[in-house]
Amino acid sequence: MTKSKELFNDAVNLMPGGVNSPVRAFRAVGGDPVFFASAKGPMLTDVDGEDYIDYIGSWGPFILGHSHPRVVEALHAQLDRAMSFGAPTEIENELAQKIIEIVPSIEMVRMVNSGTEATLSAIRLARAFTKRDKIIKFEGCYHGHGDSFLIKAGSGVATLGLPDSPGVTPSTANDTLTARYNDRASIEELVTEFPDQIACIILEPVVGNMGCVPPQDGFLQDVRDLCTREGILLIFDEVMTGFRLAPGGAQERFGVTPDLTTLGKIIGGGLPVGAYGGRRDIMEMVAPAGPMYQAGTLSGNPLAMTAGLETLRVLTENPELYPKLDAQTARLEEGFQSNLDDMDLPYTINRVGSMITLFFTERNVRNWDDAKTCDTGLYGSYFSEMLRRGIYLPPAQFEAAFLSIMHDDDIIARTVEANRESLKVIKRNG
Ligand code: KE4
Repeated sequence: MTKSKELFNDAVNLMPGGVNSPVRAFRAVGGDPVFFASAKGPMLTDVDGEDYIDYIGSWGPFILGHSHPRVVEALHAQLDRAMSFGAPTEIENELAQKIIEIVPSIEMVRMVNSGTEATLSAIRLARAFTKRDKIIKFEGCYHGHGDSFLIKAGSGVATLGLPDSPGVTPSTANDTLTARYNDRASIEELVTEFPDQIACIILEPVVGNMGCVPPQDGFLQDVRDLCTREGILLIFDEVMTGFRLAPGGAQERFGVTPDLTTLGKIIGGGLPVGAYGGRRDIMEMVAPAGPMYQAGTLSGNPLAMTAGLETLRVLTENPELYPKLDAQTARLEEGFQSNLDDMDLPYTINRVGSMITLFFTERNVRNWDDAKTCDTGLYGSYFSEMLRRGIYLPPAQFEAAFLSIMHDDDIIARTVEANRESLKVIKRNG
C-alpha cells in the first residue's frame, strides 16, 4: 500500500471526506487523492517520492512556480522578525500601494484571508452602498462558499452535483438571482423583473469554475453599460484572474472597469490572502471609516503580505513574463489539439492566457448549459491516465488548469506526449 493511501485511510476518519476542501478528494475522477510532500518550480513530489508536473499551482497562486527563491528568501527574513501582531504594519501599506498601482479599478483596498471573505464582503458592501438587497450571479460561476453564492455555483459545487447547498436559507437564496454567462438578455430580464432592487452583478470576467470560459466579444462591456444605466454595482471576481491574465488582471486585458474587484490566490503568493477594493467613495463605507462592518484576526498578516508582495514585485519587474506565459500555454494548446484531431474524440479547448481547459464535449463551451454536456466520465479516465504518467491536472472537469513561468519547453513537450499516450488508452478503452 502506498503512503498516500495509508494517509488517506487515516484522513477520512479525521476530516470530512479526508480533505479540507472538497475538490481535492478526487470524487469526480475516481481513485484516492495523492498526498504531496514537496514542490519546486513546476514540479510536485508526493509522499511516495513520485514526481509530477503541476497544472494546479495550488489552484492559481503559483504563477511564479512553487517556492520562487525571492519569495522564500523574503519569507525567511519576515519570519525572523515576526509572524503576526494584530496591529498595523508597514508591509500592509506596501502591498495595498502595489495593488492600487496595478489594478485599474482599485483606489482603496481591504485585505482579508481568502477569496470567499473577499466576495462575501464585497456583496455586503454593495448592498450597504446601494441600499438594495438582491444580487445577480451567473450559473456555473463560483465565488467561494458564502451562502449567497451557493446557488447554481460552479467549481466543486458543480463537480459534486450540489447545485444548491443545504444550509442556505430560502430567504438568502431568494436574494440571489442567476443569469446565463455570455447572455446579456438573461440579465435584462432580471433587471426588468426586479427594478431598483439589484445591488450588484458579480461575475468571473474570465470563468475558471466551469472550466475556462472566456467572455464573448462585448459581453463584459455590455454588463458594464447595463450596471451604469441601472445604478447597479459591477463586481469583477478576479480571485483567479487577478495578476494572472495581465498585471491588472482581466479588467486590464479586456479594458472594462468594474466598481469593485475581489482578489485572492496570487495576491498571497501561496499564503492565505484575499482582498476587495475599488472606488474610494464605495470603500470608505467599510468600518471603521464607515458603517459597513468587516474584520479579521489575521487580515494583513505580515507573512502572507510578504509572500504576496514579493510575488507581485517579481511580476511587475518582469512584464515580459506575461507574453511568455501566454505563448507557452498556446504551445500546450496546440500540442493537445494536434493529438486530439488525430483521435476523433469529442473535445473543445478554451484558453485565455495561462488558464486552459480541455472539455470532453463537441459543443463550444460558452456557458454552464454547454459545460454540463461534457463527458465527465471520460475526463475522469483521462485524468487518471495523465496522473499515471506524472501529470497532475485539476481532478475535475469543471476547473481550469494553470501554467507557471517555470513551465518551459521541455515541460510542455513531456505533457503533450503524456496527453497523446493517455488519449490513445481512453480511445482504445472506448
Ligand atoms: P477561496 O475562499 O477558496 O480562497 O476563494 C474562493 C473563490 C472565489 N472566486 C473565485 C473566482 C474562485 O476561483 C475561488 C476559489 N477557486 C477554487 C478553484 N476553482 C478553489 C479551490 C477549492 O475550492 O479548493
